[in-house]
Amino acid sequence: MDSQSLSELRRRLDDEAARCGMDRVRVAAAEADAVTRVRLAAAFERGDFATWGFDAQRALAASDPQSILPGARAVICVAVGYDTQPGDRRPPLSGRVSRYAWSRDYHRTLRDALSRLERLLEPYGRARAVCDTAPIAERAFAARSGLGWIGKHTGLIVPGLGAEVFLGEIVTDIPLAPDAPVKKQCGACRRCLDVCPTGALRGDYTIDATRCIADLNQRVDPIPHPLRPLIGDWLWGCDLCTVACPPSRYAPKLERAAFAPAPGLTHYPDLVALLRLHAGEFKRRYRGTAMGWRGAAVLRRNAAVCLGNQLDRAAVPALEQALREDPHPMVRGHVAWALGRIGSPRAIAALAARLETENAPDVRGEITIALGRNHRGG
Ligand code: B12
Ligand code: SF4
Ligand code: SF4
Repeated sequence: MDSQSLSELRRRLDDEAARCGMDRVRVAAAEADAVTRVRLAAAFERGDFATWGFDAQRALAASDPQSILPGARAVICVAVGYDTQPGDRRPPLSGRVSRYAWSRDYHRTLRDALSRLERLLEPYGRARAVCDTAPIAERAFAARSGLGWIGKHTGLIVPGLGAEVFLGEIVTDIPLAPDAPVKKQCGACRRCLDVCPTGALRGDYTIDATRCIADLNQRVDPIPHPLRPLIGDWLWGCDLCTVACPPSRYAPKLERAAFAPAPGLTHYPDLVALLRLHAGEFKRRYRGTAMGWRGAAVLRRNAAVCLGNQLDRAAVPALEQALREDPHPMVRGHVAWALGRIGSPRAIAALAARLETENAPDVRGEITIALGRNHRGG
């Protein structure tokens, strides 16, 4: 294709992207990125992503678009703002769900839009859409394309939109001209560091993801004891650093229908009802959202942690029932922790009674710790 046809194709791409609800489109060269490979490998080596099992092989693949499409010439990077305000009033004994997770799963929304762009490109070359479907360092390529810049919270910040954006890419062998990167940094700002409850952000543009709440509440194994109190009332995900980021705070409010809460969902879900969430209800309510991939037991476990952090005795009867009846030992273990945190006479009595009949060693361990903490008066 000559340069005039490429420019014309780029114009059509921008127009179609806008029609599909995308806010920005930029292009990066599809070359392997040594800086990103080194940064990724160092992060994996440090154990920053120990819960994800990423390794040097992943660093190699994610920093090189050729791993997705051999012969690739360009990475088309798109950003879609998802900032949607929690409009409803907060009921008692409720948790919080991140704005990224309460709508129809953003992966599906973005993939639908990206496949329309793929179809536009198809007559001119090969194109492969990606949104969490293949290893690619999405933020690093987005930064290289000029879509935005990477902040100390490690998220991509898009000028005029802030950090509450989803990213997607199309890797293609069409030689579209690359755009220029945005040269910007956080300077002296450290709002994200100050607001992060777990100290996951180091301030040098790296994160210890094993401490990030968004990681902790999607783990399938027990949440480490010292981190449970720091999770607060985040049932799924965490918006604190992205919302506190000045470019997000000063961006115009979007209120996108595509990212508004799905039917029956809210920013402030009822934690007591969630303690009783069974597989059928979970599928009906959450399967189509970005919090629908870990299963009902993980949400019940998270609800128990949030209730333990609210220290409200009104939750004790529901926790007591869950300690007796929940079929999943990990959930019962976290319920025991929550009862121990609340520490009321009824909570302690429920723990002591359950110790008489509980068979699972891990749950017995959690109950013993919870009772011990209360005997020490802690
Ligand atoms: C694993 C993962 C997580 C993990 C780890 C997060 C992390 N910081 O890496 C957990 C579960 C904690 C997580 C949380 C969130 N995530 Co997430 N996550 C991913 C996923 C699937 C892989 C990320 C990954 O490989 N990380 C490893 C790190 C080391 O690599 P990297 O971020 O890709 O690239 C880094 C290096 O290349 C380096 N780098 C390279 N060159 C340069 C140059 C300079 C100058 C600098 C400073 C850095 C730099 O900077 C990059 C950013 O740190 C991506 C999708 C994807 N495939 O990329 C989504 C993704 C990163 N997540 C996303 C979102 C929305 C979130 C949350 C905001 C959700 C929420 N509200 O709960 C939080 C934010 C937490 C945070 N502060 O990062 C978006 C980010 C959008 C954006 N604006 O940046 C992505 C891109 C998904 C998407 N398609 O939109 N996530
Ligand atoms: S998402 Fe929450 S826990 Fe994770 S780095 Fe940001 S503020 Fe910290
Ligand atoms: S809050 Fe401040 S330091 Fe953190 S990413 Fe945003 S601009 Fe950078």
